[in-house]
Amino acid sequence: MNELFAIAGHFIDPKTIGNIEPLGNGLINDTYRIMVDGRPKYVLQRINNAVFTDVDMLQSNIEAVTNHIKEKYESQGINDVYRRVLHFLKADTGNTYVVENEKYWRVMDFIADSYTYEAVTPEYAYFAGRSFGDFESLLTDLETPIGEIIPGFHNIEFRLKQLEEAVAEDKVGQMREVEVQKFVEKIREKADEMCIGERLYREGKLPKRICHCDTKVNNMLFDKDGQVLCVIDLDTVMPSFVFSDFGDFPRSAANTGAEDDNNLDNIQFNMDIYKAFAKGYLEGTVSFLTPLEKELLPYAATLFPYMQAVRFLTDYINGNTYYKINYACHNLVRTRAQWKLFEEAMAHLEEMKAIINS
Ligand code: GN1
Ligand code: MG
Repeated sequence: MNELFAIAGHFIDPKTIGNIEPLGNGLINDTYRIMVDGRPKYVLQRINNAVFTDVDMLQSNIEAVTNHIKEKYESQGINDVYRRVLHFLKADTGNTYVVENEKYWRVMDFIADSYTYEAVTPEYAYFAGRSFGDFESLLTDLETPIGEIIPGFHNIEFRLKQLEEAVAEDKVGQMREVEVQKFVEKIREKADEMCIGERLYREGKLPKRICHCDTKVNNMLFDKDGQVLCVIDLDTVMPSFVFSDFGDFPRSAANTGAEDDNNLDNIQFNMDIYKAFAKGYLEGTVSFLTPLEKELLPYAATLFPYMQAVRFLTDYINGNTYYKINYACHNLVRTRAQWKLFEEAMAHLEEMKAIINS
């Protein structure tokens, strides 16, 4: 606790801090809210620098993106700009982060009267689609180069290679488990089909754009009426296929179960959520989306549960070094749940195509 107060003191007057409390349930960073006069006023975050190894690039990316959006909103005369885009505080060092004992920290404003959800209605999914589409649209003319903060982040060929390396090394002996072997087999069977995006990219047919790359439903702030205030968790903003943003949202929002649901019967793919999200997303991206990108959106909705299963399984085989876990087989349970969701999404592929075409 004292450590947290000391860190926060680099960004704000420590005398004003009432309390510092845990916030959210991200799998990568540690997040806290800083209470002032009994209300949350700031967000303090420890950046996981095992995942984000170049914190300087990370913060430059985020500053470039948030400043660009801020300027656009201001020129459009939007008056609650500070509720519609994240704002990071400068520390006494002049940077938007501090390093202490090899730990990296940053502070941003807490957006008052905002809500996050783990599940949404079709109406909210429509607003979310529109917001992620708008987010990409706002960044199409960003001139500052944005670095690829995690190389190969949403490159499925790279993720499959990491899985194969993990299988070959079998560091902690998980490959003894028949269930793990079976998942590896099932993943291999679908690999060719799932790598189509990377092949089209090499053929020069698919562009990369600045995308959010973590469009989980809990990475948006809504106001009390269900309108989206802003998109949060900007760490993974980087050049990627639009599939990243289109595919990851239904992975969480259209899943009728939890990402780590133990009961696979809970997991279905909710087409009403998909349909509403797709409508909003297509509206937000109408100015730039190419016919090929549009045609492949349903594929993206199947790619993301598949890729997440690959990533969870890889981490399980590697001995759980990447994702935070709450129990020993958590990453295996997550793999089962993502695989079930992948199968459910595949079963709706034709229906998803029909929706995009209509
Ligand atoms: C991580 O930090 P969080 O929970 O928003 C991960 C995403 C995964 C997600 C799975 C940098 O996001 O890519 O899809 O967990 N972020 C990173 O829940 O790996
Ligand atoms: Mg998050």
